[in-house]
Amino acid sequence: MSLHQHYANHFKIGAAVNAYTVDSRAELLREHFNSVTCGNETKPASVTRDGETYDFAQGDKIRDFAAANDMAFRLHTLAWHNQTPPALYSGKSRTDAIAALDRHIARMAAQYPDAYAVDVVNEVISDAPNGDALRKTQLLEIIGVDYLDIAYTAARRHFPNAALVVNDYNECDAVKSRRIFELVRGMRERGVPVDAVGMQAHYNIFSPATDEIRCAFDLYASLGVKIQVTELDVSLFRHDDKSQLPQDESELARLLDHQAEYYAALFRVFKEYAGTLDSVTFWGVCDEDSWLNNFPAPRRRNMPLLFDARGAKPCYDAIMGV
Ligand code: 9MR
Repeated sequence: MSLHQHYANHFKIGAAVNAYTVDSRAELLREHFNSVTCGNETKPASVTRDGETYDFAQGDKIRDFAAANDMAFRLHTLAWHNQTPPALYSGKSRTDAIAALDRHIARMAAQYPDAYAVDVVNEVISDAPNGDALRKTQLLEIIGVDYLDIAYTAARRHFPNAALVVNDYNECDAVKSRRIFELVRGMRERGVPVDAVGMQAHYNIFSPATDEIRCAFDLYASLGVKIQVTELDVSLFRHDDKSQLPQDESELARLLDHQAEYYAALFRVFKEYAGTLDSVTFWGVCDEDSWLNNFPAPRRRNMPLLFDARGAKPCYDAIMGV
Protein backbone atom coordinates (compact mmCIF):
# COMPACT_ATOMS: atom_id res chain seq x y z
CA MET A 1 0.00 0.00 0.00
CA SER A 2 1.25 3.48 -0.74
CA LEU A 3 1.46 6.45 1.61
CA HIS A 4 -1.57 8.32 0.29
CA GLN A 5 -3.60 5.11 0.27
CA HIS A 6 -2.61 4.41 3.86
CA TYR A 7 -3.95 7.83 4.90
CA ALA A 8 -6.86 7.94 2.46
CA ASN A 9 -9.46 8.06 5.23
CA HIS A 10 -7.64 10.82 7.06
CA PHE A 11 -6.11 13.49 4.85
CA LYS A 12 -4.47 14.14 1.50
CA ILE A 13 -0.74 13.53 1.28
CA GLY A 14 1.03 16.19 -0.76
CA ALA A 15 4.50 17.12 -1.92
CA ALA A 16 6.09 20.34 -3.08
CA VAL A 17 7.91 19.91 -6.37
CA ASN A 18 9.69 22.03 -8.93
CA ALA A 19 9.79 21.84 -12.72
CA TYR A 20 12.75 19.44 -12.46
CA THR A 21 11.66 17.14 -9.61
CA VAL A 22 8.21 16.73 -11.11
CA ASP A 23 10.08 14.64 -13.72
CA SER A 24 12.93 13.18 -11.69
CA ARG A 25 10.64 12.08 -8.83
CA ALA A 26 7.59 11.31 -10.96
CA GLU A 27 7.47 7.66 -9.96
CA LEU A 28 7.51 8.34 -6.20
CA LEU A 29 5.00 11.14 -6.68
CA ARG A 30 2.54 8.95 -8.55
CA GLU A 31 2.82 6.17 -6.04
CA HIS A 32 2.74 7.98 -2.72
CA PHE A 33 1.14 11.40 -3.11
CA ASN A 34 -2.27 12.66 -4.11
CA SER A 35 -1.61 16.39 -3.89
CA VAL A 36 1.06 18.59 -5.45
CA THR A 37 2.28 22.13 -4.75
CA CYS A 38 4.77 24.28 -6.65
CA GLY A 39 7.68 25.04 -4.32
CA ASN A 40 8.47 28.25 -6.20
CA GLU A 41 6.85 28.24 -9.64
CA THR A 42 3.58 29.99 -8.74
CA LYS A 43 5.03 32.65 -6.45
CA PRO A 44 4.55 36.20 -7.74
CA ALA A 45 8.17 36.62 -8.91
CA SER A 46 8.05 33.31 -10.78
CA VAL A 47 5.06 34.25 -12.92
CA THR A 48 5.40 37.98 -13.60
CA ARG A 49 7.80 40.92 -13.53
CA ASP A 50 5.21 43.64 -13.58
CA GLY A 51 1.70 42.29 -13.10
CA GLU A 52 1.04 42.83 -16.82
CA THR A 53 2.82 40.02 -18.63
CA TYR A 54 2.68 36.51 -17.20
CA ASP A 55 4.57 33.30 -17.89
CA PHE A 56 3.01 30.20 -16.36
CA ALA A 57 5.04 27.57 -18.22
CA GLN A 58 6.62 25.99 -15.13
CA GLY A 59 3.56 26.14 -12.92
CA ASP A 60 1.44 24.73 -15.73
CA LYS A 61 3.84 21.84 -16.20
CA ILE A 62 3.37 20.89 -12.54
CA ARG A 63 -0.40 21.48 -12.57
CA ASP A 64 -0.68 19.35 -15.73
CA PHE A 65 1.29 16.54 -14.07
CA ALA A 66 -1.12 16.68 -11.14
CA ALA A 67 -4.16 16.63 -13.39
CA ALA A 68 -2.83 13.79 -15.55
CA ASN A 69 -2.26 11.69 -12.44
CA ASP A 70 -5.46 12.48 -10.59
CA MET A 71 -3.68 14.51 -7.96
CA ALA A 72 -5.08 17.61 -6.29
CA PHE A 73 -3.29 20.95 -6.72
CA ARG A 74 -2.45 23.34 -3.83
CA LEU A 75 -1.59 26.88 -4.86
CA HIS A 76 1.33 28.69 -3.18
CA THR A 77 1.13 31.74 -2.97
CA LEU A 78 -0.74 34.84 -4.14
CA ALA A 79 1.09 37.44 -2.05
CA TRP A 80 4.28 37.29 -0.01
CA HIS A 81 6.94 39.68 1.26
CA ASN A 82 9.56 37.49 -0.52
CA GLN A 83 9.86 36.54 -4.18
CA THR A 84 7.67 39.40 -5.34
CA PRO A 85 8.80 41.61 -8.23
CA PRO A 86 9.26 45.21 -7.08
CA ALA A 87 7.19 46.58 -9.96
CA LEU A 88 4.05 44.77 -8.83
CA TYR A 89 3.25 47.22 -6.01
CA SER A 90 6.15 49.68 -5.54
CA GLY A 91 5.32 53.37 -5.81
CA LYS A 92 1.58 52.72 -6.12
CA SER A 93 -1.14 54.54 -4.21
CA ARG A 94 -3.44 52.57 -1.90
CA THR A 95 -6.12 52.43 -4.59
CA ASP A 96 -3.70 51.33 -7.31
CA ALA A 97 -2.07 48.72 -5.07
CA ILE A 98 -5.48 47.24 -4.22
CA ALA A 99 -6.30 47.14 -7.94
CA ALA A 100 -2.93 45.49 -8.71
CA LEU A 101 -3.49 42.89 -5.98
CA ASP A 102 -6.95 42.14 -7.31
CA ARG A 103 -5.64 41.85 -10.87
CA HIS A 104 -2.89 39.47 -9.79
CA ILE A 105 -5.31 37.28 -7.85
CA ALA A 106 -7.73 37.26 -10.78
CA ARG A 107 -4.95 36.27 -13.17
CA MET A 108 -3.82 33.42 -10.87
CA ALA A 109 -7.41 32.21 -10.52
CA ALA A 110 -7.94 32.26 -14.28
CA GLN A 111 -4.84 30.06 -14.65
CA TYR A 112 -5.38 27.73 -11.68
CA PRO A 113 -9.15 27.64 -11.11
CA ASP A 114 -9.04 24.07 -9.82
CA ALA A 115 -6.69 24.63 -6.88
CA TYR A 116 -8.34 23.09 -3.83
CA ALA A 117 -6.45 25.33 -1.42
CA VAL A 118 -4.68 28.66 -1.78
CA ASP A 119 -2.08 30.30 0.46
CA VAL A 120 -3.54 33.74 -0.11
CA VAL A 121 -1.06 35.92 1.78
CA ASN A 122 1.93 34.01 3.08
CA GLU A 123 3.70 34.45 6.44
CA VAL A 124 1.96 37.62 7.60
CA ILE A 125 2.79 37.35 11.31
CA SER A 126 5.83 39.07 12.80
CA ASP A 127 8.50 37.01 14.58
CA ALA A 128 9.48 39.90 16.88
CA PRO A 129 8.19 38.94 20.35
CA ASN A 130 7.20 42.53 21.16
CA GLY A 131 5.39 45.05 19.05
CA ASP A 132 2.87 44.60 16.29
CA ALA A 133 1.57 41.13 15.50
CA LEU A 134 1.53 41.81 11.77
CA ARG A 135 4.79 41.62 9.82
CA LYS A 136 5.71 44.99 8.33
CA THR A 137 5.39 44.35 4.63
CA GLN A 138 5.09 46.46 1.53
CA LEU A 139 1.39 45.70 1.16
CA LEU A 140 0.71 46.55 4.82
CA GLU A 141 2.55 49.84 4.39
CA ILE A 142 0.83 50.83 1.15
CA ILE A 143 -2.70 49.57 1.82
CA GLY A 144 -2.94 49.63 5.61
CA VAL A 145 -4.05 47.10 8.25
CA ASP A 146 -7.07 46.05 6.23
CA TYR A 147 -4.86 44.64 3.45
CA LEU A 148 -5.53 41.07 4.58
CA ASP A 149 -9.29 41.58 4.68
CA ILE A 150 -9.05 42.99 1.16
CA ALA A 151 -6.83 40.17 -0.12
CA TYR A 152 -8.97 37.34 1.29
CA THR A 153 -12.20 38.96 0.12
CA ALA A 154 -10.75 39.27 -3.38
CA ALA A 155 -9.48 35.69 -3.22
CA ARG A 156 -12.98 34.43 -2.40
CA ARG A 157 -14.40 36.31 -5.36
CA HIS A 158 -11.88 34.77 -7.76
CA PHE A 159 -11.52 31.33 -6.14
CA PRO A 160 -15.11 30.59 -5.04
CA ASN A 161 -14.41 26.94 -4.26
CA ALA A 162 -10.89 26.83 -2.85
CA ALA A 163 -9.99 26.74 0.82
CA LEU A 164 -8.40 30.10 1.59
CA VAL A 165 -5.46 29.60 3.92
CA VAL A 166 -3.49 31.73 6.39
CA ASN A 167 -0.11 29.95 6.18
CA ASP A 168 2.82 30.51 8.55
CA TYR A 169 5.90 28.97 10.19
CA ASN A 170 6.86 28.63 13.87
CA GLU A 171 3.15 28.00 14.18
CA CYS A 172 3.53 26.02 17.42
CA ASP A 173 5.44 28.81 19.17
CA ALA A 174 3.38 30.20 22.08
CA VAL A 175 3.50 33.86 21.02
CA LYS A 176 3.18 33.28 17.30
CA SER A 177 0.35 30.76 17.53
CA ARG A 178 -1.63 33.19 19.68
CA ARG A 179 -1.08 35.91 17.07
CA ILE A 180 -2.21 33.63 14.25
CA PHE A 181 -5.24 32.68 16.31
CA GLU A 182 -6.16 36.33 17.04
CA LEU A 183 -5.69 37.32 13.41
CA VAL A 184 -7.94 34.59 12.07
CA ARG A 185 -10.51 35.10 14.82
CA GLY A 186 -10.70 38.80 14.00
CA MET A 187 -11.01 38.20 10.29
CA ARG A 188 -13.79 35.69 10.81
CA GLU A 189 -15.63 38.04 13.17
CA ARG A 190 -15.49 40.68 10.45
CA GLY A 191 -16.90 38.19 7.96
CA VAL A 192 -13.65 37.91 6.00
CA PRO A 193 -13.36 34.52 4.29
CA VAL A 194 -10.59 32.40 5.87
CA ASP A 195 -11.14 28.67 5.66
CA ALA A 196 -7.99 27.14 7.06
CA VAL A 197 -4.83 27.71 9.06
CA GLY A 198 -1.73 26.44 7.28
CA MET A 199 0.84 25.00 9.67
CA GLN A 200 4.06 24.93 7.68
CA ALA A 201 5.63 22.37 10.03
CA HIS A 202 9.32 22.99 9.39
CA TYR A 203 10.29 20.91 12.42
CA ASN A 204 13.42 19.13 13.61
CA ILE A 205 13.99 15.90 15.54
CA PHE A 206 14.20 17.86 18.82
CA SER A 207 11.40 20.36 18.48
CA PRO A 208 8.56 21.15 18.73
CA ALA A 209 7.44 18.52 21.22
CA THR A 210 4.26 16.55 20.60
CA ASP A 211 2.48 18.45 23.38
CA GLU A 212 3.28 21.80 21.79
CA ILE A 213 2.01 20.57 18.44
CA ARG A 214 -1.19 19.31 20.02
CA CYS A 215 -1.69 22.70 21.75
CA ALA A 216 -1.38 24.47 18.40
CA PHE A 217 -3.87 22.08 16.78
CA ASP A 218 -6.32 22.64 19.63
CA LEU A 219 -5.98 26.39 19.39
CA TYR A 220 -6.51 26.54 15.61
CA ALA A 221 -9.27 23.93 15.65
CA SER A 222 -11.12 26.06 18.22
CA LEU A 223 -11.51 28.73 15.52
CA GLY A 224 -13.84 26.41 13.64
CA VAL A 225 -11.56 26.42 10.58
CA LYS A 226 -9.79 23.57 8.83
CA ILE A 227 -6.09 22.95 9.34
CA GLN A 228 -3.58 22.02 6.65
CA VAL A 229 0.02 20.98 7.19
CA THR A 230 1.61 22.77 4.28
CA GLU A 231 5.42 22.41 4.23
CA LEU A 232 6.39 19.48 6.42
CA ASP A 233 9.99 18.43 6.91
CA VAL A 234 11.93 17.20 9.95
CA SER A 235 15.53 18.40 10.01
CA LEU A 236 18.24 16.37 11.75
CA PHE A 237 19.60 19.59 13.28
CA ARG A 238 18.36 22.02 15.90
CA HIS A 239 17.17 25.26 14.37
CA ASP A 240 20.42 27.25 14.78
CA ASP A 241 22.84 24.30 14.37
CA LYS A 242 25.05 24.74 11.29
CA SER A 243 27.31 21.72 11.90
CA GLN A 244 27.67 18.81 9.48
CA LEU A 245 26.02 15.39 9.53
CA PRO A 246 28.07 12.82 11.48
CA GLN A 247 30.65 10.88 9.40
CA ASP A 248 30.12 7.82 11.52
CA GLU A 249 27.52 5.52 9.94
CA SER A 250 26.05 4.24 13.20
CA GLU A 251 25.73 7.76 14.60
CA LEU A 252 23.86 8.80 11.45
CA ALA A 253 21.66 5.71 11.71
CA ARG A 254 20.77 6.71 15.28
CA LEU A 255 19.70 10.14 14.09
CA LEU A 256 17.56 8.60 11.34
CA ASP A 257 15.91 6.30 13.90
CA HIS A 258 15.24 9.31 16.09
CA GLN A 259 13.72 11.02 13.05
CA ALA A 260 11.55 7.97 12.40
CA GLU A 261 10.21 8.10 15.99
CA TYR A 262 9.56 11.82 15.64
CA TYR A 263 7.68 11.36 12.36
CA ALA A 264 5.61 8.53 13.87
CA ALA A 265 4.66 10.65 16.90
CA LEU A 266 3.74 13.47 14.55
CA PHE A 267 1.46 11.34 12.41
CA ARG A 268 -0.23 9.93 15.51
CA VAL A 269 -1.13 13.54 16.39
CA PHE A 270 -2.17 14.25 12.80
CA LYS A 271 -4.51 11.26 12.86
CA GLU A 272 -6.16 12.54 16.05
CA TYR A 273 -7.09 15.73 14.19
CA ALA A 274 -8.10 14.12 10.89
CA GLY A 275 -11.23 15.77 9.60
CA THR A 276 -10.13 19.16 10.87
CA LEU A 277 -6.73 18.43 9.34
CA ASP A 278 -7.47 17.71 5.70
CA SER A 279 -4.10 17.72 3.97
CA VAL A 280 -0.47 17.10 4.88
CA THR A 281 2.09 18.37 2.37
CA PHE A 282 5.81 17.58 2.57
CA TRP A 283 8.20 20.30 1.39
CA GLY A 284 9.84 18.05 -1.16
CA VAL A 285 10.01 14.36 -2.07
CA CYS A 286 13.67 13.29 -1.67
CA ASP A 287 16.31 14.54 0.75
CA GLU A 288 18.60 15.46 -2.14
CA ASP A 289 16.09 18.09 -3.32
CA SER A 290 15.32 19.73 0.01
CA TRP A 291 15.73 23.46 0.59
CA LEU A 292 17.33 22.48 3.93
CA ASN A 293 20.50 21.45 2.07
CA ASN A 294 21.03 25.20 1.71
CA PHE A 295 19.51 26.54 4.91
CA PRO A 296 20.63 27.71 7.44
CA ALA A 297 24.06 26.86 6.02
CA PRO A 298 24.78 26.77 2.28
CA ARG A 299 25.57 23.28 0.94
CA ARG A 300 25.20 21.64 4.37
CA ARG A 301 23.58 18.28 3.73
CA ASN A 302 20.37 17.50 5.61
CA MET A 303 17.97 14.55 5.41
CA PRO A 304 14.55 15.88 6.39
CA LEU A 305 12.16 13.93 4.13
CA LEU A 306 10.69 10.42 3.81
CA PHE A 307 12.73 9.34 0.80
CA ASP A 308 16.21 9.74 -0.57
CA ALA A 309 17.42 8.98 -4.08
CA ARG A 310 17.79 5.30 -3.08
CA GLY A 311 14.24 4.98 -1.81
CA ALA A 312 12.25 4.93 1.41
CA LYS A 313 13.95 5.84 4.72
CA PRO A 314 13.16 4.55 8.24
CA CYS A 315 10.76 7.47 8.76
CA TYR A 316 8.68 6.25 5.82
CA ASP A 317 8.25 2.84 7.42
CA ALA A 318 7.50 4.53 10.74
CA ILE A 319 4.56 6.56 9.45
CA MET A 320 3.25 3.61 7.45
CA GLY A 321 3.05 1.86 10.81
CA VAL A 322 0.85 4.55 12.37
O1 9MR B 1 11.57 25.91 -1.05
C1 9MR B 1 11.66 27.26 -1.42
C2 9MR B 1 13.10 27.56 -1.83
O2 9MR B 1 13.44 26.84 -3.00
C3 9MR B 1 13.27 29.05 -2.08
O3 9MR B 1 14.62 29.33 -2.31
C4 9MR B 1 12.77 29.84 -0.86
C5 9MR B 1 12.88 31.32 -1.14
O4 9MR B 1 12.34 32.10 -0.14
O5 9MR B 1 11.42 29.49 -0.60
C6 9MR B 1 11.29 28.14 -0.24
O6 9MR B 1 9.98 27.85 0.17
C7 9MR B 1 9.52 28.57 1.32
C8 9MR B 1 8.04 28.73 1.15
O7 9MR B 1 7.76 29.37 -0.04
C9 9MR B 1 7.44 29.50 2.32
N1 9MR B 1 7.80 28.95 3.59
C10 9MR B 1 9.21 28.66 3.80
C11 9MR B 1 9.74 27.81 2.63
C12 9MR B 1 11.21 27.44 2.88
O8 9MR B 1 12.02 28.58 2.89
